[in-house]
Amino acid sequence: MKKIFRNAIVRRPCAEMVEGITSANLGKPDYKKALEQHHNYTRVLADCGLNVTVLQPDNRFPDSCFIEDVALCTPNCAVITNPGAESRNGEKTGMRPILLEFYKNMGEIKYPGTLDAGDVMMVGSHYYIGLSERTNHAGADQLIAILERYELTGSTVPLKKMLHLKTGLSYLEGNNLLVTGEFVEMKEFEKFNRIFVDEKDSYSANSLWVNGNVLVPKGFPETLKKIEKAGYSVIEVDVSEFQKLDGGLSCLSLRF
Ligand code: CIR
Repeated sequence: MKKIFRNAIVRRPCAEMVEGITSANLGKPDYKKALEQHHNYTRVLADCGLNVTVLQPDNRFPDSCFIEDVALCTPNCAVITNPGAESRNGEKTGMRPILLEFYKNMGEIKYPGTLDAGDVMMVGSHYYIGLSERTNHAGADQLIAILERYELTGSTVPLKKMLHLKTGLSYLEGNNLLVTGEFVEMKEFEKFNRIFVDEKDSYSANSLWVNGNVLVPKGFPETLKKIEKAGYSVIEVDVSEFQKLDGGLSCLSLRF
């Protein structure tokens, strides 16, 4: 399978993560366990062939380990987002010099636009952008304009319930798409080979394709089997402490 990603950036969780935003009723994360899980996640990305840049914890922002939301890294440009949750907005500061190590072409989402990159799903050179409580029309329009400047395209998908677009959808390359919840009925995604994830397992709809492997959160054997059946080698990764903060596998890294 084609190697698309060469690099990843992760940010170690800070002890303040226990105060992160959540809608899950799973209790507070255990920080020590979260650190171990994060180490393991980082190792798995490295095992998949990625050069992983590990950023230090940023204790000003409890949710800062969910680094996916603060930038979109495409093959042609990087975009610093404007995260829609007030307590997370400052996470974007400091990203520019880090991304400039890898990119010449940079864009930025600005107010009144807000956008979390957890709402952005790459399918080849096209980017689906969820309109959510975090990502508004202005943010999506700005992103589409930036993408078009660098020969990429974007389109919007309205969200009703999910936190982010990739909370319920994951593109696994090869036209295969993991789908759950409100996205099951959407005409827009009918052209894909859809792999349906049961509502009770919806957390595992956020699985992560990395250069032919698919990382699946631990504890969802049915989803795991479906992905295996589609021809992927799967790697189970325990991210239970991040699930307690509504964070999934994709949220914990930028991959490019
Ligand atoms: C938040 O609510 O922003 C964090 N607790 C979880 C962010 C998850 N990120 C993602 O889905 N891309």
